[in-house]
Formats: sequence, structure tokens, C-alpha cells
Amino acid sequence: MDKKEYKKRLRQIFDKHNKLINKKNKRIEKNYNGIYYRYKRPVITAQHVPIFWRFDLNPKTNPFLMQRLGINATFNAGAMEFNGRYIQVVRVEGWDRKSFFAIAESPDGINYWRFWDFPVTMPETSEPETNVYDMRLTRHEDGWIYGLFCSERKDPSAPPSDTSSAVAACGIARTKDLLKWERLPDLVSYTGQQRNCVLHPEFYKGKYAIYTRPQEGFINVGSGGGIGWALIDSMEKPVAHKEIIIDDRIYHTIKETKNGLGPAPIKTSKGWLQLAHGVRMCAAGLRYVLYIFLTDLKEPYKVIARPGGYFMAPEGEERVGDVSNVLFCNGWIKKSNGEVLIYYASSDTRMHVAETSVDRLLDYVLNTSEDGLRSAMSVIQRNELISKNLVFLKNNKI
Ligand code: M1P
Repeated sequence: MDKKEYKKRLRQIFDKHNKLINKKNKRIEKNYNGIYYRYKRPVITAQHVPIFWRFDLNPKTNPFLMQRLGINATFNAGAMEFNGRYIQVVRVEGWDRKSFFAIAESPDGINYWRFWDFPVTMPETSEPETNVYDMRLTRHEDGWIYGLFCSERKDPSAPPSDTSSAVAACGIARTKDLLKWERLPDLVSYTGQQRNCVLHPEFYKGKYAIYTRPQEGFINVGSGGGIGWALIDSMEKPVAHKEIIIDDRIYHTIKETKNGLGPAPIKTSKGWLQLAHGVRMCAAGLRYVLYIFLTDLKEPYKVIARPGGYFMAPEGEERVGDVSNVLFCNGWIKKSNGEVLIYYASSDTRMHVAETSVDRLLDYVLNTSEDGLRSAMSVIQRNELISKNLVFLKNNKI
């Protein structure tokens, strides 16, 4: 490639990237459901990753201006407000299938997401993992920001012919500035593998509390599963001596196969708002949807409201990606005005935002019927709604 063409291509690449980052998103006003608003475009995609993370920009060492280290996907991000900016700790996956964490920030939580210059350098433990992903951020009352994530290693007991079996554990790190991370030991538990672990933001009776997801295998939860709750004495030596299941999987529901907590819960006057994912099996494979429930303010392991069905399921282009038919969320932000921004990933490929508020979410959890667990119950619930509405329509002009 001659000098002129190299320059032209480089300019094109940067212009395209700038255009993408500076394009304002649009709230979708049609298909109103009263619960949340989606936005038209994803907020973070592989194309948002800086050009200088992917290309070698020097024509001497890269005469064809090739992407040297490509990015496959940006998904499953933790989120928080930090120094007046909106932050996502994104799971960035390279062409080599390895994930790492990288911080992207936005001035308003919706638009202009830009990655910091370098990804997170996460220290390893004495037993280095192969892959890290899905960080849940918690600003704990002890003054630290904790990141709990999945730390994955090859299963040491797998026979040589098995190059897929893995062991998932809960990795733990903490920081004050999101730049320098102190790695703590992985969570020790006695219920098999762990994924989807989340630190509760407050002490419970002087102890740290972690939401867990015990699982027998790496993909299948086996006889385990459900969202658990465990108390631990210290984050420096995190041991879950005992786990109780606070939200189980249930036959013929959206969480029949497995479930897992999403982000750290939001504290409200009525209880802790909890966002989770539920998984069921179908002919097309696993289907991941999001659901919400409310737990008691004083005893956060007690579910006090449990709307039936899903809160959000993949729609349109969200349905397709590396692992299709998946919505996954491990980050949301409650703004000081009560608005809530939900950062969700679609099909293990890209990040989106949805907008709602604490008031709407509380109305949703407190006034949506529980899953009746039988078709006959679903008809009773619907008939009640229809009957009330027919009377309303008769007496009111719309
Ligand atoms: O591929 C869908 C999701 O699968 C796993 O989630 P879970 O442990 O609940 O099944 C995780 O690997 C997650 O990252 C991924 O999005």
C-alpha cells in the first residue's frame, strides 16, 4: 500500500469510529409498555473499541494496515456512577476468545460511550485463570468498590481427550479509583462451581453478604442452581460456609433450567430491587431473559414480591449474535433523580441501555401477579384483568 492510500484508509477508519461514537442515540417511543424504554442503537459494540487497540498504526510495521488484535464482542458489563460520569466495566472479548475488562464512560449514561485508553490490568491469583468475565460492581459501605466476576480455569480432572470442561469460580477484586485493582482470593464455597456472584452493598449483621449461584457443572447447574445467599466474615479470606437458596429454578417457568443474579440490588423504601436472568431450554437451545423481584429491606434474602414471567426478553436484532436468544444484565445505575438505566447485553455480542425509574420498577414488582404455574391460573389472572377493563371501557370514553 503506498503512503497516500495508507493515509486515506487510516483517515477513513478514524472518521468511521468518530462518527459511531458521536452519534446520538434515540429513545424508542413506539411499542410503549409503561415499564421501560429501549433505545434504538446498542450503546457499546466491538466497533466502539479504540482503533489503537486493534490496529498497528505504523506503516513500517504494518504496511497493509491490518487489524492485528481484533475484537469479537463487547457485552455483560457492570455499571456504576463514578465521579459524575457513567461507567461500564465491559467484558471485551478478542478474536482469541479470551475476555478482559475495560472501562467505558459516558457523560449522560446513554450517549458518547468512550473506552479509557487502557483496559483493566487485573492481577491474577497464585492459580492463574484462563478467562475472566461478567463483573458485578458494588460500592460497599466499607468504602471499597468491589468487582466480583467469573474466573474460569480448565477442569484439572478432565481426561486429556476433553479439552472443554472448565471450572467456574467467583473472582474478587477491589479498587478505589477503577484504575488500580487489588486482587483478593477467589470465593471458597462447598456447593460446587460458582458463577453470577454479587456482593450485597451493606453489611448484614456485621458480615459481608454474597449472592451466589452454585452449580454442579460448568454449563449445567445439575441438582444445584438457584440464586443463593451466603455470609462471609472477611473479603481477604472469603469463605461461604453455608448457602441458602433464596430464588430457586422452577419447572415450566422462565427460569426452569437456571437463573443467576444480575447487578447488585438497588435499595428502595419498599425493599431491595433485584434484577436477574432466567434460562430455559427449547429446540433452539437456551433462552435467556431478564426478570425482577423485590427482597426485604432488613432481611435481603427474603423475597417479598415476585412478578411472574419475564421483565425483558430479546427482541429484533437482539435475538441474534454469538450466542443467540440471550439477554443478560449485570449492570444498572440508579440516578439521583430516581431514574434507572439498565445496561443489558444481547446475544453475548453488544451492550444496550433501557431507561426506567425506581417508581416504575416498584409499581411493576408490587402489582404484577406471580406466576400461577398452571395454564388455568394464567387464564384466571387474565380474565380478572379483562373483566375490570371491560367495566372501565364501558364507563369511560377513550
Ligand atoms: O451465554 C449466555 C451466558 O451464559 C453464562 O451465564 P450462566 O452462567 O447464567 O448460564 C455466562 O457465560 C454468561 O457470560 C453468558 O452471557
